[in-house]
Amino acid sequence: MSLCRVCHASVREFFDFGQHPLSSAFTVPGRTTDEFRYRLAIGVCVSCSMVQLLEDIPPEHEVHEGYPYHSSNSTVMRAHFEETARGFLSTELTGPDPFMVEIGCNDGVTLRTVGDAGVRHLAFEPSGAGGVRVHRAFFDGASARAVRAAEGPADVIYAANTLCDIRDIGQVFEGADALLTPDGVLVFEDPYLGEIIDRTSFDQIYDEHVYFFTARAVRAMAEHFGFELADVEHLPVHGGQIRYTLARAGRRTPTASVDELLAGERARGLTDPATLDGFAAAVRGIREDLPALLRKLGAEGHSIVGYGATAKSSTVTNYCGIGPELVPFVCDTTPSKHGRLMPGSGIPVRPPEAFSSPYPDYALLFAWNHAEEIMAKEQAFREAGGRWILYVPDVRIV
Ligand code: DWN
Ligand code: SAH
Ligand code: ZN
Repeated sequence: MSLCRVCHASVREFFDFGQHPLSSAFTVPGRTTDEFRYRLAIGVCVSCSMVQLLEDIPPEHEVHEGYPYHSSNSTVMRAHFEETARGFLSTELTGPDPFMVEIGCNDGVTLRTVGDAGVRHLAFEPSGAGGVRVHRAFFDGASARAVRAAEGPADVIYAANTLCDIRDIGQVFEGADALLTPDGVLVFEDPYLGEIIDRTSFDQIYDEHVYFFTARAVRAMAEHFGFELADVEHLPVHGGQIRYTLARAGRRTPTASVDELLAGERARGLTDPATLDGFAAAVRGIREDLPALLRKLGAEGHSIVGYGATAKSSTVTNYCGIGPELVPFVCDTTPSKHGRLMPGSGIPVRPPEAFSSPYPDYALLFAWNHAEEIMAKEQAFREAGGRWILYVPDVRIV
């Protein structure tokens, strides 16, 4: 039986996707057989209610270098992070010599705006980044204490799509405690379990996403480590997220939105067995419907191409049994993915030009979280008669 990574109570399994490769393990053609696999399964802590992966990836299989992701790739995400930075500049960073720290800055999209405003900043980012000040290290108690000693305390520690990846989350709190000013805040945004259940977006579940936060579990986690959940905010990005603001216990009065979200989660029984079992049934439904639709369209002689070689699509393709016979290739803007094969499924990844030469009849939108941006950009595909296949929140053609 697995134990909760936060409070060490037992974790009740509610879904098993079977054996999966790592979502970032794009392979080179001819080398798919020796891929590492692990059991992708998810459960809920019977005590603090944190939803989490059941298995740990052995450290030797974790990817630390050359993270194949560029946050600035999406214009919507770039705007989101610039607005986030401006928000901090006008709220938490107004003192005499403010200091903002980010965990997992990726290509530096948020801190660039902070730096341009002349505000001191530093990112903990093991995979390196350009244009902003980066400490090439994982954020933990020791690295945070070292930065505190050298640069003084931080007013804000911010992390987007990163805290849910950090298995030893206690280290994040140890680091935050060492590095934050007495009134400083730890702010993080990650996919919200409530949205994942509402949309059956089961593809958010893969090796990198260890935790699926809720207000209730985050509040319990904060209290466990001497912090307090002071604010929550819904974000529309990446299919629905919550931004959590944590302060040291007793330093800030929690906003009304915290109580509202907690009450909403209670009312709908967000982590009750019936809710989680309903999610499991909906996921199984997509495993029936999506390959069936692809097979039917293929049998009718239609061409189908995948759009966006996302980390999420590793779960979809491997769980639903979708390979090159159903989707001959996936196009993606990320150069390091080109010429590679998608993990497990072996579907080749091609540059975006491959999409239009010629346009397929159908495009399976793996990057559904960027749907608005992508559909706007690909108007010509529609005009050429192309249709999009979506599987979130259900399988359909638009
Ligand atoms: O949570 C995470 C997010 C932030 O990034 C990480 N754990 C891993 C990764 O997840 P993902 O790969 O599922 O993220 P995205 O943002 O859904 O990936 C979009 C993919 O689609 C990228 O490979 C780029 C590509 N893309 C494209 O080809 N054309 C994206 C856009 C917007 C486009 O127009
Ligand atoms: N914040 C960006 C990137 C998210 S991807 C965005 O939202 O688009 C997660 C990033 O966190 C990767 O760039 C990875 O290298 C980094 N990362 C993972 N664990 C980390 C840790 N313990 N400390 C610092 N960075 C970490
Ligand atoms: Zn727990």
